[in-house]
Amino acid sequence: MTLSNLAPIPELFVSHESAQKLKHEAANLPSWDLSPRQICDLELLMNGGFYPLKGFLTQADYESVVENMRLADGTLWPMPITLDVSDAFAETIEPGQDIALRDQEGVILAILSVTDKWVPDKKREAEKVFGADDVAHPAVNYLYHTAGNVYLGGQITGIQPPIHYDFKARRETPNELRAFFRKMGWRRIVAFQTRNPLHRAHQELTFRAAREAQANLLIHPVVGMTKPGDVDHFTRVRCYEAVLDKYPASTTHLSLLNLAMRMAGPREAVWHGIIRRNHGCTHMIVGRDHAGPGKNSQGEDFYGPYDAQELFRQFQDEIGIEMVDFKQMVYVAERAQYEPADEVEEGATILNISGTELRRRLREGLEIPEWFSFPEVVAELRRRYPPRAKQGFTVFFTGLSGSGKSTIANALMVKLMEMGGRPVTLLDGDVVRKHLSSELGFSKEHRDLNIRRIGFVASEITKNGGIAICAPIAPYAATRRAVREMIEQFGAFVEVHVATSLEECERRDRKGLYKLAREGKIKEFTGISDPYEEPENPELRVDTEGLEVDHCAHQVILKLEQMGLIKA
Ligand code: PPS
Repeated sequence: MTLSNLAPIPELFVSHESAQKLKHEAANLPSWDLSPRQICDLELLMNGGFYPLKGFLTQADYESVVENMRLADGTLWPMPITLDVSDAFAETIEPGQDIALRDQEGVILAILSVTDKWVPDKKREAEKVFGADDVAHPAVNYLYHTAGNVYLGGQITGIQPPIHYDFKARRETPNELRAFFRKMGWRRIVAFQTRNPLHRAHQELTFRAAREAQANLLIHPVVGMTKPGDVDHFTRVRCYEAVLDKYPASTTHLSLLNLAMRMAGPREAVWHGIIRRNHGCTHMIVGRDHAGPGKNSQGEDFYGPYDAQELFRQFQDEIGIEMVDFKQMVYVAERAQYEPADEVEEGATILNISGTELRRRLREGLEIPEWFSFPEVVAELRRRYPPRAKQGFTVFFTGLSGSGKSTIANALMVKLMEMGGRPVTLLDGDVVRKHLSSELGFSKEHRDLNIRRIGFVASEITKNGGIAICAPIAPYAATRRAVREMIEQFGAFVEVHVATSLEECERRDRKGLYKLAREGKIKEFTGISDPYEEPENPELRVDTEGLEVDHCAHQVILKLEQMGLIKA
């Protein structure tokens, strides 16, 4: 199955006329509303980015990919591309049926002819594909807490690509890119995969990599889904556009890839290689810790720094794309230029600003020197990340019923309003249950839904520069983490554990609920007949026993000051 890198690649779309007809017929089929990640996967399945896949993996392909990084027929394929669905939906579907796949507005994008339906062994998938059954890995966390329990597999008939309204001119399918390379007469193309803004060191290393490979350069950033907490793609693309001007004219092209990354390190690098080959590239830069997910729950790296390069090198012939070593470029102060780290003599002054340091400087409005990044890039980042004291944030109190959450939250709200500046909204447990979640009870499912609603509202407030104070029980760690992830894209999430003991809450029993719970008159009561998972690493833990409310609220204020969220 060798394809010339510039010949057209097979897509899964039917013709325009058939698509119209199919769309009408598909209206009567059972429908699955795709998740954002599934939409990314479907786009690349349909446009040939995931060639040679013809649909979502069947069970045999899935087992083989998980176990051996190969499809059942032996073709190299490292990543399970599966359609996960809910138990309820799966119950209504049998192999042999067709289903309509819709985007989040209900537009039918494709038809899946279901041939397989199975319940995957998620633990095995986590261990084999991501290297550890540890929810500190974003894809493992997704597997357990977002993905459905049942997988459906089968061939796809493509009706239309997902609709994008942003950066249309910068989005290209594999065939569009191949056609562009043909038109430009580019024969050797080095791809640079990225999910971060580019600074001078990146520009230097990509330019050198292309020159060494005697090739043109494709900057191919991921704009689908990256690691939670990354800079949003709107900001990044404006930054990439600024950097594009720094390359010699007509040597470099910028194109956006709607991929949903899994952060799977070595396997992901091989997958990225296949995807870039499909987009007509002949080379790809693989860096230190390529697609690394960060630290595991023991505080260690999930993968070794060069694991991705090693695996890629092992398979590069089969992938059909050559790896270009990532040369770490460092700024040498004496010569005021970037040089490969391994070529700099001992004793030279090397300057560097780490990602963490950059974020600190942005947060605190400090200088970011020109040797580090381009002024246009810094300006974009500053627009997106105003100093912390001007950003929105969320204070999320959690604790048992009667622990004092609402009282401290109210005091905090008043103190913040006294300071002025940003608008403050209190989302108290009882108030939310009255206005936002009145139909919900206290089962795990309902509590999670309640907390997610609070998280959603708080994330909107945070995004728009306000202060949200939440005070629900929020007994489940995984749900609190999901809320944290929702909010941290927009501003700080300050988790405050109001750690009043159960004995003390019960002794106070301000609402008389503990008594009723003990008598069995209230079921599923937190701490009595329902769990409360204590936060392991909250930003702050307050113990209300023997402390004035005022003092507790003041502790929160001090924490906010220390985090730079408010100015003294
Ligand atoms: S949760 O778990 O976060 O969704 O709970 P929350 O929305 O904060 O609601 C907690 C308030 O509801 C009252 N209440 C109960 N709490 C716990 N368990 C049961 N079964 C229950 N039934 C009613 C209680 O007054 C809680 O208020 P607070 O302010 O926490 O005391």
